[in-house]
Amino acid sequence: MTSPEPIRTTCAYCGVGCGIRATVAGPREVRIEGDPDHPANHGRLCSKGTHLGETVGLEGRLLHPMIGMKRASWDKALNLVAKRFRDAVAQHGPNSVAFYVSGQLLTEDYYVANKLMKGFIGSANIDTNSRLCMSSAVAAHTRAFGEDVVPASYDDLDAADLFVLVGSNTAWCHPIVYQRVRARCEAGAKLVVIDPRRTETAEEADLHLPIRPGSDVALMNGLLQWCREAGAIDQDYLDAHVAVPNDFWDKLGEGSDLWSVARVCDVPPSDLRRFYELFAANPRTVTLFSQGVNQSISGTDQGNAIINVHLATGRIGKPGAAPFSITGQPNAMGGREVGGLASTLAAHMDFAPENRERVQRFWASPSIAEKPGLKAVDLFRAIDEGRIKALWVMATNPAVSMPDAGRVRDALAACPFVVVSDVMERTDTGEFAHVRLPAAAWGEKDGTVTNSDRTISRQRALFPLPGEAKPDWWIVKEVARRMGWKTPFAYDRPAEIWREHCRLSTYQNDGARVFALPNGGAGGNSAYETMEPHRWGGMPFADGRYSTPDRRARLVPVTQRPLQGPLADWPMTLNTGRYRDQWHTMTRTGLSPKLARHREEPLVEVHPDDAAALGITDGGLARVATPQGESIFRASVTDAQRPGELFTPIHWTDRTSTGGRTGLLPRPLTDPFSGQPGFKLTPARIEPVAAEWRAFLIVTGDLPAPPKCLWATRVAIPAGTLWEMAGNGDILRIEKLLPAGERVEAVDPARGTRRVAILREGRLAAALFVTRTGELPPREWLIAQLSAPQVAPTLLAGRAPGAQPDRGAVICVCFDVGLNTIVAAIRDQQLTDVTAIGAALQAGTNCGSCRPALARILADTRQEAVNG
Ligand SMILES: Nc1nc2c(c(=O)[nH]1)N[C@H]1C(S)=C(S)[C@@H](COP(=O)(O)OP(=O)(O)OC[C@H]3O[C@@H](n4cnc5c(=O)[nH]c(N)nc54)[C@H](O)[C@@H]3O)O[C@H]1N2
Ligand SMILES: Nc1nc2c(c(=O)[nH]1)N[C@H]1C(S)=C(S)[C@@H](COP(=O)(O)OP(=O)(O)OC[C@H]3O[C@@H](n4cnc5c(=O)[nH]c(N)nc54)[C@H](O)[C@@H]3O)O[C@H]1N2
Ligand code: SF4
Ligand SMILES: [Mo]
Repeated sequence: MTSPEPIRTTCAYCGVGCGIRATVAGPREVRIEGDPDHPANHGRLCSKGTHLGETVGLEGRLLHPMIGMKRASWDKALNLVAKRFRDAVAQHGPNSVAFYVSGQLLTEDYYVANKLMKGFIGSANIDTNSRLCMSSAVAAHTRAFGEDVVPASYDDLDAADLFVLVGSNTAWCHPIVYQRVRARCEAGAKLVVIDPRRTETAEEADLHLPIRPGSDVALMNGLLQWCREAGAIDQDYLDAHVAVPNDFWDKLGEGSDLWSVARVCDVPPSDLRRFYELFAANPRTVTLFSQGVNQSISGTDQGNAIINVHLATGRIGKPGAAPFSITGQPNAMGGREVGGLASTLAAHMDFAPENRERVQRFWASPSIAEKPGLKAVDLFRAIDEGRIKALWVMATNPAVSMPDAGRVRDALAACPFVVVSDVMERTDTGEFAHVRLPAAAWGEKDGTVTNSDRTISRQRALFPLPGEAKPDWWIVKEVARRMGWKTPFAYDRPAEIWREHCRLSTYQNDGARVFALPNGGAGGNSAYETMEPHRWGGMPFADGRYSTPDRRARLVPVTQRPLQGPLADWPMTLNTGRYRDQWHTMTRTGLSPKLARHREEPLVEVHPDDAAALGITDGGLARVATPQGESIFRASVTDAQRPGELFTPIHWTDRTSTGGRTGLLPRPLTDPFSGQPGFKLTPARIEPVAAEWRAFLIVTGDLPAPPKCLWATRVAIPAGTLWEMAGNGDILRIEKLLPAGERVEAVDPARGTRRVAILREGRLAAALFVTRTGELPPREWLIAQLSAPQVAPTLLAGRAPGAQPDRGAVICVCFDVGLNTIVAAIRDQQLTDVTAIGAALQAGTNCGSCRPALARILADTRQEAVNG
């Protein structure tokens, strides 16, 4: 049999938007390779993209519509949704209903949802998780350029001499962009990272400024002032293309001298000077920014502070020079194009009367939203206050990802009618749904996405739709039709929606908006099928003409907001973000054993001084509390944190852990312009948590819910699940989790150790290892026993017969290479660089995501050798 042709599609995860060649190898099996012809990645993929194949199984999928806990037909479910939305609108008006959607919808899905809410229901109460993600960048672009356009492309990365990464852990969150940055640095470009934490991105930088959180405006205003004094301002550019408010420079001068800025940002003046000098000296600068900038109560000002510097130095619209806000989700940009935020109308148009008229004419719609709708945080507040009678959540998990998620859960519980479209059967948000609709997942759906640099790519189906799952656009248009709008929603395929979207983008545009897809509709369905990745907008603003009425960009005066000192009850601050190998609420990446290897548990990172003062130990448990809520994490004591600052990951949920619930902690304060929550800075405290026992359970399959104890975290492993646990009191309750089967056990009452294994037909079905005072054995060998045809006689010893070196925590997930193996190779073979490690062990030679970690291990090991 010849193997089938690879299908060209796009990665399911981040906004880098890497092209993939997927070769279907079986009913739900696929081989994934980077697409060498895709302009975003030229064949490369990071760890998440590489292991997409591990997440396409059907375990845990929602495959039928559900009304309450009962399976229902599509017809019944759709009729119910249409009726409840129609009734709410009839009784309480259009603003009594809302959609909460996602940058993980395809453009076609997004377009239909936006059209239904804004043009037919007649409200703008459609907001998206992009509100939590890049709405500050949208607001900053709009203030500076008159339109939300990212004036950069990946080609600029290959032409820059200086990269400034602000609030961006690029090595983990945009790994392929990062690899392009590194490649350019290897050719001589310099890298400056601005992040309170010493991330892996920061570790590899020429200069890392671990600034005080929230001090980015001071830093950037100081930079602009420095450029002014150093003669690095491009006065000709300003004169020709930028409107500068009268007192702009006078205001800027206040407090923007090097010493004042160093004090506010809490960094050494010499480092600050180095950054400013590097910047002034390198006209080809790309400043990449993401959540450290956006997710702040001054996120919009922070964005404008960056853009101001680029405009004033003329570093925009030229190769290798740009402020580059990188998008998080695969289709965050597509959502902005269709106008799926509550604060935009459609196709880069706002709610000005002429825009409303134009869009209404184009849609031939009965009504059109009059004004911006509720932004995410306000939306959930309105739900909590009973003002929203029906809510439809699509492709996002707000019970986990919204700030003050406990209050969001209360709101969802109180909402009279909640619809959730998701691909998974059980999500934290789905628990609150009256109706759950099974959506087609990545690999099943067809449509387009737009990445960070405005490149539109096709996502293509690899598998037939499983069960009764349906694409999101189909679900929305069916509800629209049942609400009475048959003709405007008579779509049979995504290509038809795409063509309408393209037509709207050019409809009476006349160059007023950069966003236009003039040729997008040509060529019919076959052109859509064969669409190649292509970028819209060319090199925006290359001619110095912006989307404002006078065609000039704006310098926006911004001042550093006063930063709060420690509060009596909340002496620390909490920062939150991402791990390299998990995606958001883990509904897909959580299925992959390989991806679990990088960071198995949710950690709270804390500085050694704080840990010592509070009695927190590395690997012990600690409770993080804020005025909004509290949750337990495993402590990781590290000087990569600044003293007084904590960091926790966003990924763990009620499905996967009893603790690690970061979403409960952030305060719901938002930026006044964008409405984006300040996820990165919340007053907090931390205290150690004592546990009488620690344990782990390995089972084939999984448990229905996390074990009820102080701490339990789920880890995906081959052929089953690992639960790490800790608790106080009765461990016999935990033993009840063991399945039936032949039981072997070893008990050492003196050390409080219990080891129990359950065998079925000579094979291991489950193992529980508990200790009160001792050590637990490494998990890895035991995990492998789940797949062994026969258990080893040393099973309860937790190790193979005969001594075997422990290879340590897995660093390279592609080739399964452990820390100890790497350290030994560096020592024994005297390896001196990351490439040599690759040659010796293969580590880092596939996706390359672990190369920053390898560099650090190399440095540490060689340093130890020097220190003896
Ligand atoms: N592995 C992985 N990759 C992802 C995702 C994922 O879930 N997992 N999600 C995707 C999505 S949707 C997004 S939005 C992106 C996010 O990508 P990033 O923005 O890179 O990720 P974060 O970890 O949220 O935050 C970035 C950094 O901001 C820093 N920071 C905090 N406060 C400040 C501050 O005041 N000033 C400055 N300068 N920095 C600060 C944090 O310490 C953190 O290291 O990642 C995308 N890629
Ligand atoms: N504390 C804190 N909170 C944060 C952040 C932070 O840095 N700190 N970051 C914020 C940011 S930037 C983001 S983007 C959000 C992300 O937060 P969420 O959007 O809530 O996270 P996801 O897990 O990506 O949720 C996507 C859901 O859609 C489902 N899904 C996947 N594909 C499809 C599909 O094709 N159709 C449908 N209908 N469903 C699908 C998945 O199973 C999952 O349940 O989190 C935000 N929350
Ligand atoms: S960088 Fe990784 S997660 Fe992002 S699109 Fe590329 S392969 Fe996917
Ligand atoms: Mo995001």
